[in-house]
Amino acid sequence: MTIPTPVRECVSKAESICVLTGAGISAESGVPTFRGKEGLWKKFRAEELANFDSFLRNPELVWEWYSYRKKIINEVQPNPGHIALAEMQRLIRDFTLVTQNVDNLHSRAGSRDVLELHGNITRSYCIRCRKAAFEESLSKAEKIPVCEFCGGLVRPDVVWFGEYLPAAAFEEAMESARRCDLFLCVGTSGVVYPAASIPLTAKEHGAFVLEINPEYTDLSSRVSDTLIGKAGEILPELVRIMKKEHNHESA
Ligand code: BJW
Ligand code: ZN
Repeated sequence: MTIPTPVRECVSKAESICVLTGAGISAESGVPTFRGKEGLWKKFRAEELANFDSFLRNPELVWEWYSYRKKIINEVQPNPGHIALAEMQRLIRDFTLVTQNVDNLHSRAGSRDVLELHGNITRSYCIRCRKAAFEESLSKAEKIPVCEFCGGLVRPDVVWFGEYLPAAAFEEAMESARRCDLFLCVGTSGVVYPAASIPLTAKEHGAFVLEINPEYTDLSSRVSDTLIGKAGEILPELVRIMKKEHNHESA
């Protein structure tokens, strides 16, 4: 992929970078996205399953969805997009990685201090006593895991619709968005708030906001530029540009 010259210049000069990722970055690893045809699981939309009322009404169904996704996530590997972001962090002193994903693939690719806005599917907790539930007790469960301490229902440690995002992670993400000179918005449809407001904040504060997605999104008309293509192809190219600049500087 040829990167347009203004983008190339911005990428090579960037000193402070903030990245927001969504389900699209894990698509090339084989993890289904939420929206679009392939985002449907048994004809349910994420909006119908990812909320507390649905969980109370039908915990079996919601757990079936999470067990299916956990199985996929355990079987896949980070892809060149995840790996490029871990490499970018090693090149740029002020670098923040914010993800909406719960799949842990950024950490597995070697990224550090990942700000997880929507939780992490590898953790679970009891809705009654709030104690963490361990993987071992989950795998022993018939269909719905229950708390080994109090017998309450166990739920995945993720953020559902109508629930607050972890305040410290969200605030740190917003601070980084206000401070950065380059913001990368990778593989997200930009329809879920407040995560989708982070690139908009970066733009308001003067950053060059670059979207990377095979399709135009709800955010496209509001960012500085969109590179139409796959994260696993474009991000390694951006890292090559940054490395060139670093070698040039240290020569
Ligand atoms: C590729 C690719 C490749 C493919 N390379 N790209 C303000 C305005 C309007 C609404 C609201 C608002 N504030 C709050 C709301 C309500 C709600 C909301 O946003 N609703 C909208 C849907 C209308 N938000 C909330 O409820 C949030 N909480 C909140 O605001 O708290 C305050 C509050 C409290 C009490 C009452 C009211 C408010 C919480 C949102 C939680 C979202 N949770 C989920 C599930 C997490 C757990 C789980 O994983 O199961 O998070 S929903 C789901 O959507 C998941 C995702 O993180 C999130 C975003 O999806 P994402 O990542 O963008 O994926 P997709 O599938 O949509 O897009 C994939 C993209 O990849 C596509 O564009 C592809 O083209 C692209 N792609 N291949 C690059 N190779
Ligand atoms: Zn409990």
